[in-house]
Amino acid sequence: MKQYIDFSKEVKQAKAENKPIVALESTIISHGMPYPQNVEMATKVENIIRKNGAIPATIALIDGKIKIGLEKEELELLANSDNVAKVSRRDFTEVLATKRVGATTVASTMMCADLAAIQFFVTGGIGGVHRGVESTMDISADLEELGKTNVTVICAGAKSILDLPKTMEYLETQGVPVIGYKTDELPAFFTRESGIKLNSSSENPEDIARICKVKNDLDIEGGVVIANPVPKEDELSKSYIDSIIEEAVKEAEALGISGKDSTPFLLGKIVEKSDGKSLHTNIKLVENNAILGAKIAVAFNQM
Ligand code: PSU
Ligand code: MN
Repeated sequence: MKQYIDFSKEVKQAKAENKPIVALESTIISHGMPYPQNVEMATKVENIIRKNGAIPATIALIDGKIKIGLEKEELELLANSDNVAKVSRRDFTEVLATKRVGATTVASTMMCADLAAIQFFVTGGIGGVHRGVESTMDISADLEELGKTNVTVICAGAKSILDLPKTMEYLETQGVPVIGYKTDELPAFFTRESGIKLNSSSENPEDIARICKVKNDLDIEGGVVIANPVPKEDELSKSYIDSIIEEAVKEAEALGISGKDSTPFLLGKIVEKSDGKSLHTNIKLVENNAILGAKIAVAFNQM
């Protein structure tokens, strides 16, 4: 297995010194945000993690290797090439075998983090059950991965491009704890609230680390979702963003966009229609998640 995994110098050293490490995905860079804001976001988020006492490991597939930690040029490659594959679990082996450049989603980043024995992973939002699932059967592989892979994902909930109540039902069926950070409600990415009550919430990173430790000690399979609301000052108004999302979903339907193109299409449309306001909020919430993710990883490392 080792022949496929390539640690960056920084991550290798962190492993040797038993430092806390936080994984980061690359689909958010290649398919979730426009250039150059994507690479600026990725660089800043890595620095935030360092500043908060952990080591960042951005993950991607390059030249037949699972890269755990990217060099500057590799980040740039992911941010600014047209032919980067969006890699979920399904695409993983093919993209490695053909040595293409692949950006990892929540699902495949979890797989890689698990292979590299990294337990905490920071991102923006997870995939979920899409609206109209009754006819499309479009359910993100992220949810199945959360059901079986032992990685804790720190995110701002999920976007309301998805069917959030069904997403929560699916996570419950998969046995995935969804823990609100200082909230008892599922955050809806651009907004702090969704109207959906959570069963668990935590007030500090130490309590979250303790939950992860119990799960590890008992060898209980599957992931954990930490749902961290966007900071108040960066939140968008619900009616504003909902109407934009509504339009974007309708356009996707009219154009017959489906499958793995669905999420990137909707994300792009939302940025376009909001004149970049959604992008600003998106960047801020990832930064906010990076602070929390690093603190949880540090707390866990001390146990
Ligand atoms: N949601 C976002 N930004 C993103 C994604 C989701 O707000 O960039 C990306 C993540 O990589 C996630 C993936 O894992 O989209 C889900 O895609 P799909 O719905 O095709 O499984
Ligand atoms: Mn899908």
